[in-house]
Amino acid sequence: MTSIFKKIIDREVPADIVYEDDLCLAFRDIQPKAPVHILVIPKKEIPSLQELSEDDQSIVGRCVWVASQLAAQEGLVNGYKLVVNCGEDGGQEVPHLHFHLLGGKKLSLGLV
Ligand code: DGP
Repeated sequence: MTSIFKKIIDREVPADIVYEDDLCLAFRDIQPKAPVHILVIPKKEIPSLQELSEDDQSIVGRCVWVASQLAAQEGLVNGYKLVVNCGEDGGQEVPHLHFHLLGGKKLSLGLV
């Protein structure tokens, strides 16, 4: 299922892109829940963790690595949260796997 994030990857929809490589794209969330709120996504259209295949492990690893590097770049020395919402019960709205990088304030157990 193609989502808005595929359109961002294809530059059909604008976004504040902060990082890109062959596997991943990262851009600022349009509805930030924290001073820093970046979405790191695989370029491959994986709808959610539920559809992850064994072959996707390196892609997910790269996304987590990129998130850690962006956290450092954004100056989140005091810590941060990396969140994946999965499916309806997980509160996922956009059906393209994404990692929320949140920081810049004290965060609780939930998304923010
Ligand atoms: P989730 O609930 O985990 O599926 O989070 C989806 C996030 O995506 C939500 O925080 C808002 C963000 N978002 C949705 N549409 C757009 C968009 O068009 N551009 C950007 N930058 N972010 C978007």
